[in-house]
Amino acid sequence: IVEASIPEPQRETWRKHQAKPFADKDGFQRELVRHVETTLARSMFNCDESAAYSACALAFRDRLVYDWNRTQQRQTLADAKRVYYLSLEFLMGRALDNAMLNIGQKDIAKAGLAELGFRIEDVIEQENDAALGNGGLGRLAACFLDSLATLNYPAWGYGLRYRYGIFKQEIIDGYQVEVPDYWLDFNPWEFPRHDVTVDIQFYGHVVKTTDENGRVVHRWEGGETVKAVAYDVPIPGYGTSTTNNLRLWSSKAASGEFDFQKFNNGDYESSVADQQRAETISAVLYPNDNLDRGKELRLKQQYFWVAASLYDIVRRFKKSKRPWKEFPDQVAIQLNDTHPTLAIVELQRILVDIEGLGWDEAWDIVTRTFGYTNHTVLPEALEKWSVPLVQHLLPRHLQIIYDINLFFLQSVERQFPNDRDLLRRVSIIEETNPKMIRMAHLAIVGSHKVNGVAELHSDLIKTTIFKDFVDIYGPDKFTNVTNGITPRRWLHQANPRLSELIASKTGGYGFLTDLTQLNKLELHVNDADFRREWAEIKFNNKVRLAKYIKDTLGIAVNPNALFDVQVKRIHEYKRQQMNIFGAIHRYLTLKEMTPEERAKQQPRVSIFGGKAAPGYWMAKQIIHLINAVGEVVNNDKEIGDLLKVVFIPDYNVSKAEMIIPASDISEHISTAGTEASGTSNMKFVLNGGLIIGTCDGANIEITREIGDENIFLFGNLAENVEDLRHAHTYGGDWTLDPSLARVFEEIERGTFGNPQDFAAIISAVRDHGDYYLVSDDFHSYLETHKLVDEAYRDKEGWTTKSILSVARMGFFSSDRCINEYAEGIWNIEPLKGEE
Ligand code: IMP
Ligand code: B1N
Repeated sequence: IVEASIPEPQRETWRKHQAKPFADKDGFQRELVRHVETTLARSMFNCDESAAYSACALAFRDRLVYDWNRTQQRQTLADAKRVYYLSLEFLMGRALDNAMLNIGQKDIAKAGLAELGFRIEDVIEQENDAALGNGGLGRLAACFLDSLATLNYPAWGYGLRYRYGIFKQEIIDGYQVEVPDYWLDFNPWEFPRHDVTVDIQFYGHVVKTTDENGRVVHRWEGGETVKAVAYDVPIPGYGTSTTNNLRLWSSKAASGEFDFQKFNNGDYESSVADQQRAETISAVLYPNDNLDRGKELRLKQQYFWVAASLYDIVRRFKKSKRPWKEFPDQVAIQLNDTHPTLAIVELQRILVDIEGLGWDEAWDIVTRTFGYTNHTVLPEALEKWSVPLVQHLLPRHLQIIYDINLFFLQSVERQFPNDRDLLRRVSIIEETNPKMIRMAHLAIVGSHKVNGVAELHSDLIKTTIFKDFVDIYGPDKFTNVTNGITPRRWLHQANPRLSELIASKTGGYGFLTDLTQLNKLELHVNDADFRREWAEIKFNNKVRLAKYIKDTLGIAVNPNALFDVQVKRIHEYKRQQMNIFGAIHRYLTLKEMTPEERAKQQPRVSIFGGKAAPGYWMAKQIIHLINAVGEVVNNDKEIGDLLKVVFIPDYNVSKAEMIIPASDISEHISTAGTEASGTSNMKFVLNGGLIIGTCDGANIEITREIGDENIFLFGNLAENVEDLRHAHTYGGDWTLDPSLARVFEEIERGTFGNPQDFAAIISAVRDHGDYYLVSDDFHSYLETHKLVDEAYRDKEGWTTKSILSVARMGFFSSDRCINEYAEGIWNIEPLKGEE
């Protein structure tokens, strides 16, 4: 393919020296040593684990680049339709292990490193996580990239190259302390493209004139310019040479140099300040999950990223010299939540103001191009931007938004005459003071498909927040694509022994690309050797986690105890507070027992992990309470192994890969109707852990797939939440659950330290309407935990549940999910190279 573009006389020389990827251990070692000695300028005498990681990563990077170049050439030549996945977050985690496994050369690396004196596990551990995301939404984007490449879809991710990813969490005296995550010191997985830059404009004003044909034109003038520089990250598919591209934009001052005017005037400091102000745009990931703060810098990030990406996409389209109306046949753009919604406005601006298309023709192209995924119904997470802010930062875009809204409302008015209230409800502009732009409404109006991320969630958005839009557009515009996870990272990489055991029973590793093949495990559920190995793998994973807890926190936990895990962002709707109240209840119950009774109880380790947004005060209080309870319980000699409460600091993707395979039961206990999907629930079950959960998000579909005898469901249903909330506030007869009252009493007696510290957590439930229904669900939560204890005592029964659950998890592969998007929303086809 390369050759066509090279003049005949030079081809032979190029071909003779073409890069060839290494193919065996010897080749790998040669590359590794070469990188140690040349790229890193070190010798074999001072090659430590960190240098071994660097050289190993560089060797594999070269390997990736080879496939990556060929994939990009192939896609360009075929001129196939591509999908562009726009996400402000890509929570990639580590790349080396993933690259080795996807290429299929981890064994070579393992043997090669061993002969050079290194354990591959230690080398892998050297890598910093690429933590450009908060939680589920960002990790979903990362799983999607893995599936897109594995399934050979022509796809690009577009995001921001934050200098600081999600903060690192330290726990000091039981409190969360945030530490900046400066992760770019050494990052071999990105390629700066200093030749791929886009100038991005902010502020200024709009000039309205007419062109030579008397047509009205708008010119956006003045303001300031910032430069976007592309950094490319190769995304290898599993078992295929397809290696796609993730393009992350970094901001720089537009001139690249100092402002010489200022410099010459002796204003050196201020010219440096200008430079730094430009770089601020991509400096830091906003650490909020499911929360919209409306900060100006965040809006700048969004426009900067969206404008650079669209410029790039349009430039690529123009190379094909096709007419504009074919744009949607070549380009699908998926909006990962409303964060990139300005892309709709920006494309309309490019088509109308710059390319000179008529409004209607342009708008038709725009709406056929975009799809919008909603990830939340929480009102505090629905994005709104104030009109004065957008007016100031993006004056032309505000005009276009008003025009989009005008044409939209006019058509609604024609469809539903004289329904002023409907117009008010669906308007893109909320008539508050100041006026606000409802980004979800803009995203719906500008897209051809809108999807939720699990069945319940997709139903909820159709009947609540987007109900009016279903009336306007009909039900077909709204669809469901239940989330999924990549089995490569979340089974094969995180749990290699389980993956190997499954392969030995299902006829090889085919399940990694066709997860439904897991159902072959059902045939072996009664095979005694298999069952023993299955249980042994779980136990070993628990031993590894126990060792980690001992080494890092000094807490000794017994791997024979039931490991009960809740790791996810700390949020009131996810109800970590209910979990810790439950642990306190368990502690009090144990304390009241005689030693004989106590000896009959099932030992437990309650494991927590997760970050609180730095400004989310209540979430931070919850972290403090968990740690305070641990401090007391873990040092109570009378309790010993019967209960331990552990908070693992700095939960991230790499820690998830260690914690998830070690779980017996995990908690997915959000108030019904609040967790759009959840994805860690899928990861836990895929690794042979059971779930205690509410009827919420993907828990419902997991239950349908694995059978309700294999999951511990409890609590009120989504359909009753509204009435219960109403009763809390207006009904006279609401009473606090008595067990919960007992827990509150103990906290208030000072058993876990100064009760003042925890007063807010208690009063949210007892005095302020218990919005998240902790009291309503508490009784059924405790009862269900009793069932868990009982079930766990039956070791054989538990193992059966575990095996059957894994066997039935095929549906939750992100491959299935991506195929649904490809067929139902993007209309794209795979493009495979000769392997
Ligand atoms: P869920 O919210 O429990 O469904 O988890 C979402 C996924 O995000 C997890 O399975 C992890 O892969 C990833 N993740 C990484 N760091 C965090 C974090 O700090 N909070 C929540 N999720 C995280
Ligand atoms: O997206 C995940 C779902 O599995 C989770 O249930 C859902 O909570 C999560 C604003 C969000 N929804 N909304 C966000 C993140 C950052 C931000 O600034 C909102 N995250 C979710 C994947 O579908």
